[in-house]
Amino acid sequence: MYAQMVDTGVRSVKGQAEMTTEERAFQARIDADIRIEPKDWMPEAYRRTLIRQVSQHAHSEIVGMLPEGNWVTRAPSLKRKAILMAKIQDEAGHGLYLYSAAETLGITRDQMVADLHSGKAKYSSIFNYPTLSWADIGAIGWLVDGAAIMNQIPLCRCSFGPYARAMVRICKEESFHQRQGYDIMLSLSRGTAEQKAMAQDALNRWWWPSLMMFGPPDAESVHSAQSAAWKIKILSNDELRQRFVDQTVPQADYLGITMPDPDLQWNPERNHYEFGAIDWSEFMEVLKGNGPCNRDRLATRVKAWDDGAWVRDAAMAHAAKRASRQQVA
Ligand code: FAQ
Repeated sequence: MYAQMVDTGVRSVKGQAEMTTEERAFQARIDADIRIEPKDWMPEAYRRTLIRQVSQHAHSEIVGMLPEGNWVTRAPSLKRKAILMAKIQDEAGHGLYLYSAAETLGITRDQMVADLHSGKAKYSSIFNYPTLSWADIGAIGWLVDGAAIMNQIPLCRCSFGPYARAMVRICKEESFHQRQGYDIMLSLSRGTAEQKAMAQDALNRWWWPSLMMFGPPDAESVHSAQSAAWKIKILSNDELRQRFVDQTVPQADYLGITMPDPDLQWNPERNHYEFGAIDWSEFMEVLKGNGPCNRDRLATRVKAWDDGAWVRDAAMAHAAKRASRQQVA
């Protein structure tokens, strides 16, 4: 897989002959599966790639709280509400571990937040879609967390130590999130005809955007070849997408709802489901800021940051007072 990605990548990878002595030694450590830690020497491009990916990942966790937050006050029971609140708080925790991992690469949290708020930094395309019914909370847990786990399990083995270690705990929590989403879908699909229709409608709207979460096709992925060579990416975008489809179709069958893809069919020769064409023009529009909720999501984040300024000021004043008391003692 690794060799295949290097061959097909849009951006070429530096060959051994073009590398400096330091770069060759670095690549040898990667090839020997030795983890890179923050104080180790690393090529500037490796550092930048990780800052880009880890900070985008952190932003996704934080912005990802918003579509679900929309349903906290309208969850159908106290139990569902408590579970949803716990899940959303977990996502905040994931964002914080990931911001901390990115900080070890020499970027400040303030800079990352500023890049998100100015629209310079990306976050996952999936969080620019609206949550129109309670079934959407089920679909997010089942499909979005399901896709996130598929992508993140290999990241537990990635070459950068702080990112790999953060992913271990995140993946454990994401599995609980996936189960809670599937449990909501199960209740709805075993419920009244109207509830089953809600579950079907949520699947219809979230299926294709979930497939887009894995990123562009390998042949068009700008960063894949170099990220594979550096073992930041262990499996390719298309390979992860295929695994997700293969895992999820039987789960939809068990729910008794139908994938919104007339071309979906099992191919016994490939031992995979074949699926229809993804509308990449929709993905590109969302990335450009033109998805159904892009502007709303960013405005909500900026407002939350501004409204929370007094909490940050109070915490800093408290910390400064404690430090000066400790100095006196
Ligand atoms: N959305 O060359 P590639 C979650 C961009 S966490 C937006 O293939 P790469 C938890 C990409 O950045 C979900 N942009 O890029 C949760 C690049 O643009 P750039 C987040 C995307 O980095 C659940 C350009 O396209 N997970 O859901 C997307 O090698 C429920 C070219 O693409 C992660 O971040 C996209 N979907 O591969 C929370 C996992 N795809 O930066 C709340 C870590 C691609 O040059 C509720 N990230 N782009 O301007 C990764 O594994 C990788 O970054 C990929 C993209 C696979 C996402």
